[in-house]
Amino acid sequence: MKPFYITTPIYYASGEPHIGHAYTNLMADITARYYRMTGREVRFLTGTDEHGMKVARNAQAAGLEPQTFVDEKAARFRELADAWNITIDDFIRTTEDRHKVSAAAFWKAVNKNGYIYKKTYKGLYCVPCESFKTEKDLVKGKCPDHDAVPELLEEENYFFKLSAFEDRLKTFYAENPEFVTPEHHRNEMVQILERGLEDISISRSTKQLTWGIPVPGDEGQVLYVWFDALVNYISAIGYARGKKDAMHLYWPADIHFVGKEINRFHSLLWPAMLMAAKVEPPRQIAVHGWITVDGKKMSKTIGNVLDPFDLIERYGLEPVRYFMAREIPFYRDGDFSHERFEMRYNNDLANELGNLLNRAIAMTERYLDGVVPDESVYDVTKRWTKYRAGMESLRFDDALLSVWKLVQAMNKHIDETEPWKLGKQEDLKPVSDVLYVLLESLRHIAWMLLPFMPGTAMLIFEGIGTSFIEQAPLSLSDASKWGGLKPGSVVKRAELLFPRIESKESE
Ligand code: ME8
Repeated sequence: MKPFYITTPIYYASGEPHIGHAYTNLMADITARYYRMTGREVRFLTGTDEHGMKVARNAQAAGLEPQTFVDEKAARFRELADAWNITIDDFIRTTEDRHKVSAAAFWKAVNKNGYIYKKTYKGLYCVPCESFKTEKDLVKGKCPDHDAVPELLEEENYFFKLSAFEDRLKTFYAENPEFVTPEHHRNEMVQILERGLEDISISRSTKQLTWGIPVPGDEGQVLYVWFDALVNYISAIGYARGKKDAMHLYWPADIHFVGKEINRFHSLLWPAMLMAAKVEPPRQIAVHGWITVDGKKMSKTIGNVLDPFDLIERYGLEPVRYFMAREIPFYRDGDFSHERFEMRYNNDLANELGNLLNRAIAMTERYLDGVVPDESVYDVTKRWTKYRAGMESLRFDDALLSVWKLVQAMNKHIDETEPWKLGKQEDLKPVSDVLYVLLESLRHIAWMLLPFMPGTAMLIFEGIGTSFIEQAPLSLSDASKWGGLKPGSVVKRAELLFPRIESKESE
């Protein structure tokens, strides 16, 4: 089977990384880790979008050469991926030679096939979007996504015959009902298709903008930033670069993860561009909603912008990864608030998961000298089925719900069987039976948590008398069978996994 190829958008190297970037990285990372766990080879790409007007202007405002400016910003996006433990295989920058070569070759292919022409154009351009707008896109004369007044631009540009792909896209959508997910985001694209597509400008005159990839054969024009940026997904795997070309190994991409505001570019423009160059479209565009903070859109003026570095500094990375996946589901907008975070942390992580682990280990030490007893039986197949269905449909919230059902069932099992009473009996079989079920369930819980909280999963493995090294070589179908924890292993009391957060009020 071909490696599972996953991408995030390439982020504008125009400003600091924010929580939205971290969120998309995380969604892609959870997916990457899950597929690796199932035994698939995975290739995971992220990177930075470094050309265009927005970058050029911000560089100028910072008093830096554009290249120096983007070098600094790209380094910050790499730091973000490291800090959030995002397991990328490659980081592409559109100012790298490898990208420029592929992007120019891509232009030539589209041109050779007859889909590029020149015309004079006048339109309203939103710089933060890096996109032309029509009057009907605007609200009170402003771009609603950025609250920005678009600028009037008039120049001679190259155009891409997007309109020529209307019918082919319609057929493609009909034949690939899961191309855009979730469904409401697919429907938005179908509606746009039904209204009809217009050709789009795909270059800028160097009189207006020089910071870009030169149009092959025309010194006076550079590639429009989106026509340049989208190609990253294939330039990173060597498109049209001779011996470096690994398209046959990785393409088509399995999932492009994107935020909803750039759905159109990925779900309509990109497949049309690929069709024009005679390259197969990607398999799926997975569109997620926006994160709001305390119910409001993040904005510098409101002062509610969440810094992804500060957030994990304050709470630790793994609880933040957990919260994002549990509370900000993929298919709709989700909200972050410190209150809600602390509630989830104290309830799910400290009380439910942390306590379960502590109690299981402490009782094994007290009643069985820390030795994992002989196997007893419990059925976890339903939990795995629901978990896997959630993971494979990007419903990470549902997957985690299934994990927590198991956590809760085990806490209930303790309350009902009262092992502290059983432990005092002469016959140790009853208490052993309860403790094996608890410890082995925790092994399953740790496996399910690997894509979300890999460090926590490893600590659980060690606590219950196994280790990641011992578990990792197992295939998922073996790992998810009951009885993987070996009787005779010795449990190890762990440091308190999730000490409670005391809220400000109680301080
Ligand atoms: O659009 N909530 O880059 P960008 C959730 N360079 N996700 C958010 C978010 C929020 N509030 N804000 C941003 C670009 N994101 C182009 C992409 S791809 C060929 C070129 C995430 O820096 C989300 O993934 O503006 C969104 O699509 C992306 O950051 C936009 O990043």
